[in-house]
This record gives sequence, structure tokens and C-alpha cells, in this order.
Amino acid sequence: MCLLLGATGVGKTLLLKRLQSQRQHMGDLEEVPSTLPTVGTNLTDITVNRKKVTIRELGGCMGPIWPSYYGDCYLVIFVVDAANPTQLSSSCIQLLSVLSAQPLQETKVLILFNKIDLPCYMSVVEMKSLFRIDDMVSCSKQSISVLEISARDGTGLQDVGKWLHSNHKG
Ligand SMILES: Nc1nc2c(ncn2[C@@H]2O[C@H](COP(=O)(O)OP(=O)(O)OP(=O)(O)O)[C@@H](O)[C@H]2O)c(=O)[nH]1
Ligand SMILES: [Mg+2]
Repeated sequence: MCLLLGATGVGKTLLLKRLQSQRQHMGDLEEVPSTLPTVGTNLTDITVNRKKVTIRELGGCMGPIWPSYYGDCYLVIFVVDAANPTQLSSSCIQLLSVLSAQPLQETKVLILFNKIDLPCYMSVVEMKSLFRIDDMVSCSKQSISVLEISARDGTGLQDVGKWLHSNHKG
């Protein structure tokens, strides 16, 4: 099981819809699938290079009970909205608590800076320094990867697929 985590509105559900559909690269005029805030959880099977991966999105509003889902999970994708500076510090604290959770010590972690299609987004260099990613990587047991993406226009989603493919078990 892969857990998809992140504060509300960062784009987890849209990302899942994109990963589910075969066509991830969208032209400017194509429709963006609509999403509603996930109240509860959202279980989705996606296929990456003919491998089935089950992803469980936990709605951002479920933060207080995320830990009850940490049990049978070997991958974590943590999404951050790179165009929303006001949410950064709380996202950072959430990420630290995910990384320090006992059941998640053996997981592989992918941090996604999403919404880089927006004009005011922060670059991966800025985000890495604001999140002190280098310190996180050196202090955490998990193997941590970082990508910048746009679930809206499809930028970077191929690399998310590659990460899922190479870290997927069984
Ligand atoms: N511009 C832009 N908007 C995005 C992107 N990804 C998601 N959105 C928009 O952000 C809003 C929230 O997206 P959701 O996917 O519902 O967010 P979520 O993380 O699932 O939120 P919760 O379910 O409440 O935890 C929607 O209006 C999306 O269309 C992106 O890459 N770029
Ligand atoms: Mg959602």
C-alpha cells in the first residue's frame, strides 16, 4: 500500500486522477477533472508499466487520524502546494511527524512540490531550503526523493510513475 498524504487542497485527488488516466500530459485547452475535498479516505488502484499499485489518499482534514492508517504501508507520497506560502510551515511540521512515526521507519518517501504551473510557485531550490530537506534527508531513516510537479498540466508525472514502478513491491 502506498499512502498519499498532504494538507487539504494541495492536489492529492487530482494527482490520483492523473495517475489513473493514461494521458497525463494535457494541452492548455483540455479540461481539468474536478475534485472535491476528500473527507475520509480514497482508495485507488493505478497501473504503472503493467504493475498494479494501490494508493490510499488520506484527506488533509483527516490529519489527526492519519496515524491509524500507517500500518500496512511501505511507500509514502507527501504532497506540498508550492504556490501556497501560508501553508508551508504547517506542511513542514506534518511532514516531520510523518517521518518520525514509528510504523513508517522502513518506508520510501517521495515529497512532491505540486502546482508549479502557477505563476507564483516557489522553485524546488527554494522549497528544499525552506523545508530544510537536506537536514531531513540526513536525519531520517527513510530514503527520501523530491520532485516538482503539476497535477494540472502533467509536468513531472512520468517521474512519479517511475518512482512508483521502481519502489513498488510484489
Ligand atoms: N493550478 C493547479 N491547481 C491544482 C493542481 N493540483 C490540484 N489543483 C487544484 O487544487 C484544488 C484542490 O485539489 P485536490 O486534489 O482536491 O486537493 P486534495 O489534496 O485532494 O485535498 P483534500 O482532499 O481536501 O485533502 C483543486 O481545485 C485542483 O484542481 C496543480 O498542479 N496546479
Ligand atoms: Mg482529496
